[in-house]
Amino acid sequence: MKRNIIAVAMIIAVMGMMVPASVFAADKPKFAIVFKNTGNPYGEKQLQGFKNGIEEQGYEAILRSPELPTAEAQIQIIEQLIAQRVASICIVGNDYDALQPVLTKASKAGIKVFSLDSSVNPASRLTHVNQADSEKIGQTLIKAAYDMTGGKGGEIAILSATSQASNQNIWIDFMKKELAKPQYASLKLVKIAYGDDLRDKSVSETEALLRSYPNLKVIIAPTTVGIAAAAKVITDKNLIGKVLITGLGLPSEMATYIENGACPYMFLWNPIDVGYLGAYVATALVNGKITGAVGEKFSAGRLGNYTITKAPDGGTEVLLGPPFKFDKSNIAEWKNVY
Ligand code: RAM
Repeated sequence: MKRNIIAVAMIIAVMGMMVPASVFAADKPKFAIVFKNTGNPYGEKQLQGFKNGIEEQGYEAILRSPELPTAEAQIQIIEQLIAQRVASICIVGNDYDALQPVLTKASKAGIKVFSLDSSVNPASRLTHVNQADSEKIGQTLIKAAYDMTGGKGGEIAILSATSQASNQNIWIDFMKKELAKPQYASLKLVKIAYGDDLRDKSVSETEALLRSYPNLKVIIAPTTVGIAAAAKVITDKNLIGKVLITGLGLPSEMATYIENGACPYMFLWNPIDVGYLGAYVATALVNGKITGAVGEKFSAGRLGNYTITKAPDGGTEVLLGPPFKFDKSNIAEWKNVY
């Protein structure tokens, strides 16, 4: 009897050793990221950075984007990720508040939830990966617009993404605060238009701005989709020099328009690094190294060490670093990088 038990135990042990690795792959934690919508090269680079950061740590990344940049579409994806029992969800929010019920459901299921690029409210997230200081972005863009008027002032407009995108709205709020300062009294913000991070809508919104405001001097587009569309319209309509474009743009998409003068200069951070930093926040949360509280420290692979700080909205955040300025002097060297 005893011998039989030992024999069975040995067979089970040998079978265990023979079980293919793929059977265990189901247990490998999956780290998900949900971007705003498909068809945005900036988003693709952010997803790529996340994937690189997750895979170099030996885990599996799930990259998702809805077709349209709406909260409803993201809610559907998050429901699927909850059912898939992912370890964490990194959300690039299409809405600050509307995702709260589904993200709370995810947290209750044991999933570590945090936002990146475009935040969700503090009650919906453990922390937020912020690409750059939001107030400085607002201040820098208003100064750029003012300087592009040659210090004379005049009419300016903002071409944003969707009206619900929290990153856009935070930057726009800081731009409005900056505009209220006496040194910018001569600048008049005539309109905030929404191109929804869709190329065609951004083009038609730019055309509408030009029709409605013939004295427009500068368009600030704090979205990579919007700025490229606006610069193309200015170029196609031979308006270079009459209306100038600035904002946040991808060097690869904007090189032509920086070189032709439609956009004298613009700003951005490295979107690959934003996603990569997100990957390390995800694993640090899942592995219990951080909880998302102020003062916690973690290391983010090739980017080095980070500390969680207080965010302006009362939640916490991890700040990637200062943005870069791109102009004629350096665009050639960056256009092939991102
Ligand atoms: C667009 C998106 C993104 C934003 C960049 C600057 O691609 O709206 O969220 O961070 O622009």
